Amino acid sequence: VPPRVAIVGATGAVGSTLMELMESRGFRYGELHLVASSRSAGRVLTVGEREYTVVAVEDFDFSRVDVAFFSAGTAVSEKWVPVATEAGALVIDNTIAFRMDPDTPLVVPQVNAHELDRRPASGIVANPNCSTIPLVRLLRGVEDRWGVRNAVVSTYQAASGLGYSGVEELQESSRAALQGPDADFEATHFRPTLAFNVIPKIDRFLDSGFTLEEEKMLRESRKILGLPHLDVTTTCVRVPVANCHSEAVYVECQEPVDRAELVRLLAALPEVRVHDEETISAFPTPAVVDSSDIVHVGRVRVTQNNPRAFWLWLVADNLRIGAALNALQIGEELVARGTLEGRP
Ligand code: A2P
Ligand code: 11C
Repeated sequence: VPPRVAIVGATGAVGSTLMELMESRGFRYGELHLVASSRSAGRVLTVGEREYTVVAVEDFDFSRVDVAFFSAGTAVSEKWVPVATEAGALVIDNTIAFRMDPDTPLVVPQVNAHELDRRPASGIVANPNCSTIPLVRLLRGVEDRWGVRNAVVSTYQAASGLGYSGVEELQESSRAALQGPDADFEATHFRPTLAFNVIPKIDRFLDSGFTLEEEKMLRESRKILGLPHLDVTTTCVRVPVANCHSEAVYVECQEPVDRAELVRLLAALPEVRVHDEETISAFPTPAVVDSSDIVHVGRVRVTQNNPRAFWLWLVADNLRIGAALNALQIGEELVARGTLEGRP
């Protein structure tokens, strides 16, 4: 029996992408319930051929569903995920709230789907941060072949990481910047402005001087890859791009790396495309790969002074690969394994 599904955050950027992907990938559900804040209660949204009325989370009875996808922010997950699991629903959570909980698997299906063989003790499967997911999908293959000694990553993250309101603020601030210095515009998300700028700060600062986003990339990569001592260090940067995160990745391996073999290995990973497989001058950019369900790679270079080290450039749609698609693929794997079933 297909599971009965709730989407908490259905009016948001990740929730909307999830509904679109459920339809396009033919994810079967017995019932669908769209949940958001009381601000959206009563709104009617179309999914596939049918119309659904949005319900406020406070008014939703989670015992009516077998699985609940949460993408309404950390505070909502902290408050309502325990209510959902208590009511018997399996939760696939897209926030930081439970990612490092030892009873909660942190899953990227292309890397550690075996974590989904049984129902987690917490009743929750956590979806990693959007910049961690494409990175670990590539590092898995490299680790298995050459062993990863350390990785140094700079990210170039899109405004949609902050949802619809992040994209709107990028558009409005850009419009205001073009109008001139006297244009009336008050930033709420990005300070200083993201228009015609780059900001080396995502999420809050920690005492170490790293940001929480940078810390997430380290600790989540270690948990997903099962490498507790993995050395990954990151600078996370917001760039004036609407959607799709990019990353410049430097990896030092235990052994010398052959470029042609590296390109073949990356290209053979599931749902990965290497653009410079044929011509070395081809590379992906966010504007070109937007709304894509694969991780795009280019600029693969073994360094001239160290044959054990290489660089690559990756681009991945953060709303899809980094959030909704990963969550849905977790759901698909749970169904395929019989870990998630509907009740007649
Ligand atoms: P709403 O549209 O009713 O505010 P985005 O990531 O695009 O900003 O979307 C955030 C999602 O999280 C929206 O669906 C939003 O619903 C939902 N959300 C935000 N705050 C709450 C809350 N307090 N309770 C339930 N849902 C919330
Ligand atoms: C951003 N990566 O680009 C963030 C959004 O931990 O799930 C996702 C935050 C998270 O702003």
